[in-house]
Amino acid sequence: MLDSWFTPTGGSGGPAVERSPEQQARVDAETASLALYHYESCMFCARVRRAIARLKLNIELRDILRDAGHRRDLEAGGGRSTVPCMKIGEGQNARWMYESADIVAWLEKKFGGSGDAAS
Ligand SMILES: N[C@@H](CCC(=O)N[C@@H](CS)C(=O)NCC(=O)O)C(=O)O
Repeated sequence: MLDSWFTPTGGSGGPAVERSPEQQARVDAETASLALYHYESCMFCARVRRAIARLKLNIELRDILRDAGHRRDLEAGGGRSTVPCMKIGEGQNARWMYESADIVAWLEKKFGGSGDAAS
């Protein structure tokens, strides 16, 4: 398991994805409503950031140590300040996903493969 944390892809499955500009635009539209709460030195967060890089996702990163407002938002919305946490969606309907392995699996399922976002 540790091995997967130190590989370039984070063990999250193969080379970086390739997309046409049109596919990337569709994926960018989907990821516009996502935000990752994290901080730099957190290894669990690094694992998620590596998956985001491999999948070429433009997801806003919100560092809870650099911005107290982000930490407050995480606690208020998600219920605790553990990172990483992916905020999925906006407002009252937002879903807060904790657990690095769950976040990576969700990203892989949704944005891996063909490059088109799946439902
Ligand atoms: N099993 C979790 C572990 C997450 C975790 O332990 N995060 C640490 C930072 S590396 C943390 O936020 N600790 C503070 C807290 O839980 O409030 C995962 O894989 O995401």
